[in-house]
Amino acid sequence: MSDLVKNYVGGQWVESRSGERFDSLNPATEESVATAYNSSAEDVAAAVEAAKAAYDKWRLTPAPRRGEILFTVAELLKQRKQELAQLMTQEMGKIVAETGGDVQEAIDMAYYMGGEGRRLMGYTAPVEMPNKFGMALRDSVGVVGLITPWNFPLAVPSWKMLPALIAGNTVVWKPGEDVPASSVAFAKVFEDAGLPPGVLNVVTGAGKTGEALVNHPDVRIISFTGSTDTGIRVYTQAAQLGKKVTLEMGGKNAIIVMDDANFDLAVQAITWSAYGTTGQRCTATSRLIVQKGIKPKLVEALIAKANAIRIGNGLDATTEMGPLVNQKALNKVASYMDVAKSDGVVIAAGGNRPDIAKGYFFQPTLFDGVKPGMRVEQEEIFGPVLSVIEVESLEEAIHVNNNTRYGLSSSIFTENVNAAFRAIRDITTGIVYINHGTTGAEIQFPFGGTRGTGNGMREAGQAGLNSFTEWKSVYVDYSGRLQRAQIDTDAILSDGND
Ligand code: UN1
Repeated sequence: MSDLVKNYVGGQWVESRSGERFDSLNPATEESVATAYNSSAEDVAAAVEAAKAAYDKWRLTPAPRRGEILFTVAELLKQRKQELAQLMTQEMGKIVAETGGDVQEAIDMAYYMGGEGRRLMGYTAPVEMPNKFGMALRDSVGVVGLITPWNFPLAVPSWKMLPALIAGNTVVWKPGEDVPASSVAFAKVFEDAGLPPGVLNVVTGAGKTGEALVNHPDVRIISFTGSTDTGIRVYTQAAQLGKKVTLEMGGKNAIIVMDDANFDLAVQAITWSAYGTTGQRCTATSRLIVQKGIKPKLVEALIAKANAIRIGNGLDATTEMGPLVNQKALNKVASYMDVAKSDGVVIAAGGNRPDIAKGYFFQPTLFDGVKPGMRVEQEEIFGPVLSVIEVESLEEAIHVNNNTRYGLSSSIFTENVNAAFRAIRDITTGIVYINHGTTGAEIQFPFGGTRGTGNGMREAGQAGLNSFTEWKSVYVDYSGRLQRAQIDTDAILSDGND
């Protein structure tokens, strides 16, 4: 019998009113790791009530004190890093070195946002009238709804939860349905750190649970990371209720390699960014845009690298690449082999399931001879699949790079400083790397993308606070008389001022 994961509502670990349950399977063994509730709209409503009840006290708690709780969260995460990493690997498959990195991102974000407890900067600016003062303050909003994916069970929720909490909001969180046990283990850290009851609430579940959160009238903000189709549905429904929405959706990220690149560095970076996390990062490299001269040698080296990757259970320290998250993901990735073949693409490495009896494993795969516009070049496969596209020039490379529905991350390998700066100027994705793969974004900088990747909002860094705060503009007139700005400014200014 696997453990039953309960919901966390109003500081209590509670059963779902729906009673419906589902199993969270280990993708490497297909065994059950935990059983969780498929929570109903009623469960969501109870969590929203708890968040509303906790809001006034939390918003009036001085922000430096809120920050101290986040620092304690960081300390506890450090202590529990190994156990959390192991649990995540069991639930979603990526190797322990990567799940450890996932916890580390949450630790980094907890320290960063904890520090915001003593900043949360607003600003003042000069005003048009004498004896008057103006300032802009960041204000909390109320109850925020978070919907997060399974691929970064701690990191991605931390990007949402921690800025939301430090800004004085209370939270209802619907975690990815493949990772309920990891998610409640994360929530337990907040409970143990002394976060007051009702400030953070967790309801596990699938689509209908998320939908209830999006449609609840008292949830003023929805922050979503996940697939493009679901994200657009969330956006549409939330728009009808006039909610603020932050979306982070797909990617079709490319590394550009110029003839003058540092060859060995490029090979290592491409291998890691394409096949790390089994290609299941929204920032993963799924396209290699390579200049003609270096291409044959580079493709040869990448085939050798792909074929040498050790596939297996992520808990085994010698494993380099774990399984895909579930059967559905495996079916999707496998289906793209036929799409590639029917477009005349050459499967130069991988293309099959490895010879492992259980688990949702797929080989690191390299598609050669891909042309811009082909389905495998445009659609997010979300697996260990890299498409190679040959180009003649930097201009062509940048054009191909920019020409997808997504706009998350891009990279260029070149030793030419002019080419690097032109790429920085002309690449239109939200994140750009020079001589580094497309993954590895740090939490102190804005994270997010252009075009179909998002809706113009960003997570992390200072920009991440914008999702969870309202600006309040404050004018203080200490002249003791009516000063009508925008009407009689000239009269008042010529009237002397004391
Ligand atoms: C994601 O895949 O949703 O830059 C996030 C990176 C990580 C975060 C990825 N820091 O790849």
